[in-house]
Amino acid sequence: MKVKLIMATFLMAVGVLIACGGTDSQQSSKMPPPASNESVAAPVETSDYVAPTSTLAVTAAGELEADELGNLSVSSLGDTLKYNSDVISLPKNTDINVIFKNESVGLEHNWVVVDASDKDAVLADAIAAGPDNEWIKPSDSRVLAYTKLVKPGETDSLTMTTPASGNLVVICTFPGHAAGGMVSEITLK
Ligand SMILES: [Cu+2]
Repeated sequence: MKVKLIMATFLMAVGVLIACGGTDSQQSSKMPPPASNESVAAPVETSDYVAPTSTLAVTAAGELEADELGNLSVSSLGDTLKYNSDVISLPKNTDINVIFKNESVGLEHNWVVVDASDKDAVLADAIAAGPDNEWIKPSDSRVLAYTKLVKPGETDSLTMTTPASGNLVVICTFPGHAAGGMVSEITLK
C-alpha cells in the first residue's frame, strides 16, 4: 500500500517534470532533479510520523488530567502568574509524561512538583540557589519532579511516577511566581 503510494507520487512527479520539459526547456534545465525528488518524497515519509504530543484532557470538574496515553499537557497562562489549571487530577502509582509549555511572552517559568509541606522551604532554598541553578537548589531531594527553567514560548517535558499518596503541589520556583499564584494542586485518585 505504502509502496504503491510512493510509486504513484513518484510517477506523478516524473510526469510533471516531463510536462515542464516539453513546454519550456529553459525552465526545466534550471530545475535540479535531486531537490525535486526530495520535495516529492518528504510528505510521504512524514505521513507515517506521529508527533509525540498530547491531548488537553479536562475532567468534568475543570481539573486537568492525563490523556489515555499518560500524557499531561500543562502550560502557563499568558503573561499571568498562573498555570492553566489550579487542580490536576492524576492516577496513583502511574508513569505520567508531562509536557510543560511556557505560554508567556516575557516570563520564565518552571514546573516543579513537591509535597505541599515542603513548598515554602523549597522556594526559600530556590532563591538562595539563584539563576545559575535555574532557581532550584541542586540535588534537592524534596523536589519530586521538575522541568528546566523554560523560556517564553518554549516547552520542556519530564516523566514522573505518581506516588500512592501525598499532598503534592506544583510550583514555579522563579522568585515571586509561586507567591503570585503559580501553584497547582495535584489530587491523586
Ligand atoms: Cu514562573
